Parts: sequence; C-alpha cells; structure tokens
Amino acid sequence: MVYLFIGAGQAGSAIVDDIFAHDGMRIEAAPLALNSTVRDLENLSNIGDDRWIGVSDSEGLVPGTEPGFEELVTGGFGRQPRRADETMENHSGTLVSMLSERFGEAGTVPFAFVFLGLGGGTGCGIAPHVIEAIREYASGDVKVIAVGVLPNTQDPVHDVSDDEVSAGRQAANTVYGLDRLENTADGLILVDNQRLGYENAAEGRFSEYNEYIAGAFVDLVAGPVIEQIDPGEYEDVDAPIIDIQDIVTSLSRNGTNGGEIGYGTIGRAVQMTKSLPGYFLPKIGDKEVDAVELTYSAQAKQTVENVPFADAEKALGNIRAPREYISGSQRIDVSEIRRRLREHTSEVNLGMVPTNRNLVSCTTLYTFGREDLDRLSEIEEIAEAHVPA
Ligand SMILES: Nc1nc2c(ncn2[C@@H]2O[C@H](COP(=O)(O)OP(=O)(O)OP(=O)(O)O)[C@@H](O)[C@H]2O)c(=O)[nH]1
Ligand SMILES: [Mg+2]
Repeated sequence: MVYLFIGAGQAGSAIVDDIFAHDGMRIEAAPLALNSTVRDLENLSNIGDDRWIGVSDSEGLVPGTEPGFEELVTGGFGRQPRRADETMENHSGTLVSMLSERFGEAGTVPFAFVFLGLGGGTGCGIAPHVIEAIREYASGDVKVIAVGVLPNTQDPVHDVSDDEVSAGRQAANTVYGLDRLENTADGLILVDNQRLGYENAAEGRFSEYNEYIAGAFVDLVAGPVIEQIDPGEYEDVDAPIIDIQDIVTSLSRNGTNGGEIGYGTIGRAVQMTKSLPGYFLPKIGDKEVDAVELTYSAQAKQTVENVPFADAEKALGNIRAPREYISGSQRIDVSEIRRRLREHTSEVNLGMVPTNRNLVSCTTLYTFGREDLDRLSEIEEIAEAHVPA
C-alpha cells in the first residue's frame, strides 16, 4: 500500500519535496514530480530523478532517468495552462503505465494528494489529467485531494520576477484550474501566497512558506503514514487517530449542496515540550502545553486569510504530541479543544497522534463551500477584468 504525494509544476513539486524532507514519510508514502522545466526538477532535494516525469510539448511524458532528459524536456508552458492541458490530453495513457511501473500493480493506492500552483501553466493545466490517471491506475476506488496554491494578486511586481505575468493572468489561470479540479478531485485544500503579505510574497520567501505547508501536511497524515497506527489498536486516549479517510470526509460536503467538493484551509501551530535544560537532562523540564492556545493559534494561521469561520461546514483538528501528553502525566485536555473547534461548526473531528519529537503541534483543517470564500470571489473578479493577451 502506498500513499501518493504528487507535485505538478514548480510550486507543487517544491512543496512535495519539503514534505519528504520529514523523517518517516517514505515508509508508507511516495513522491512523484511532474514538470516541464528541468531546472525546477533539479532543484528538488528529496525527490530523485527516478521519480521525475518531464512534460514536453514535442516529446510527451519523459521519465527523469531517460538519457538526454534535459534535451528532451524543454520549453515549458509559460503560464499557459491550456497548452499544458492539450499536451497531457494526448499522453494520459502513458502516465497510467508510468504509475504502475513506479508504484506497483493497481489497487494498492487508497489515497493521493496532488499539489499545484494554480496561477501557472504546467501544474494548473496537467493536474486534472494526473488525477484521472491516478483513478485509472488505482481502478476507481482511490480518493484524491488536490492542494492548490493561490497566486498573490496584490501586485504582480512583488509576485514574480517575470513582470509580463499580470495578476489578471494568474487569476484567470486559477479560475480555469479550480473549475476543472472541482470535477475531478474529491476535495480541495487552498494555500494562498497572498497570506505571506505584501512585503514577503517575493519568491525568496517561498521556501519558508513551503516548509510551513509541508509541516502541516506531515502532521495531518502522521497517524497512518508516519506512525502507522492501526486505530483499532490505539486505546486509552481521549481522541482517536485521524486517518486519511477522515480528511477526505472532512472535505466532502453533505449539506444542502450535497455532492459538491469542499474547499479546505489548513493551519498549524507548535509548541516545544522541553525547556532548553530539558533537552540535556531528559528527566526535567517537561513544559506544560496550553493546547487550547495552540488551537487558537493554528486557527489564526489558516492558509487563506479572513476565512469566514462562521460558514465553516466542518472542522478537523489533529494534535501530535509525545505520549506523556496524550495519556500520561501531562495529558492534554481534549474537551477544551473540541469545544473550541465546535464554536464554528457542529461537525468536528478531533484526533491525537503520538510523536517522539519534543513538540506538540495542532493542525486544523476547515471546510467551506466555494461560494463562501471571499478570496475566491476576489480572484474571480480579477480574472473577469483580465483581457487575455
Ligand atoms: N508557495 C509557493 N508558491 C510558488 C512556488 N513557486 C511558484 N509559486 C507560485 O505558483 C504560481 C505559479 O505556479 P508554478 O508552480 O510556478 O507554475 P508551473 O506549474 O511550473 O507552470 P509554468 O507556468 O509552466 O511554469 C505563482 O503564483 C507563483 O508565485 C513555491 O515554491 N511556493
Ligand atoms: Mg514552471
């Protein structure tokens, strides 16, 4: 069994790369990076060339280990998702067999995450095809969550080095990408580059933001993927293990708009459990953790700004902590955290998972309808005002 984490394009691959910088991710999960720009693939630290797939206008899909890879994969799609879409349209069958070659026979992939930058060309254009290829490869019963990076639309000059790329163009790409992902993914999680703020949204700051996003995903899936906990064997705790089906369920909408996918935002906050002397003298220095404060903080750090918490349809919280804090002397009061999450929605799923790190983290996932997110309406307006070049 393998959980797939697939990066499509530059932003998507960079985040997946950071996810696999975390110990233990490789036990049950595997990365894959698809891109039309060889340089971006070469910049990855944790995804080897046996897990690269080049996307080329003229050559189609090229395995990263193919001799002459650099010469075969050239050009890119220059922020034109429709071009990337056309190329993929002709090659999705190849992708299905490439998945079998890399991840074994069908039926072994229960869940997959596909990461992409919505403002660009490659990831935005190919992601829906990647999702369809995963479904075909896994013979239908796989759940796929898309994780889309929203462009900073405040000021194009601060957003990208290439000043040809307007906020309008990126917004239009985003709407195009979201419309198509809505029909292919089982759930969507949004990460807004604008959250970095006006000053910090320059490309140089992406690495820190990517690490934050990666840390949140790692903690979210830690129970089944890193700790490999069988929920049935995990007793004497106040909250169950969150598995990936819980995340999928949290992102599906069963309200009045039944059948539509949910749009999630995530946030993570951490606190160290040892004071500095505690690191050197293990028996002293266990700090008390204010988990409620941690939950507040995780909520404040959602990946989309000013989300309307009152409209949240579901909330999921996952506390990752040393065993002492889960069932021992430092036991965290889960009921207070649950109450905190219930302030916004009655559909709350709260879990706990042990870790060997001297850290307590709280990761939250809130689910909204597309129409409830003002930030998406704003992007739609910018896209409408944009006149294609
Ligand atoms: N958070 C984050 N955003 C990124 C990163 N790299 C690029 N972006 C943003 O993602 C959007 C563009 O997506 P990319 O992933 O660069 O595009 P692509 O999929 O490689 O497609 P091309 O246009 O063909 O290069 C823009 O809004 C960028 O500002 C990254 O490492 N982290
Ligand atoms: Mg690119």
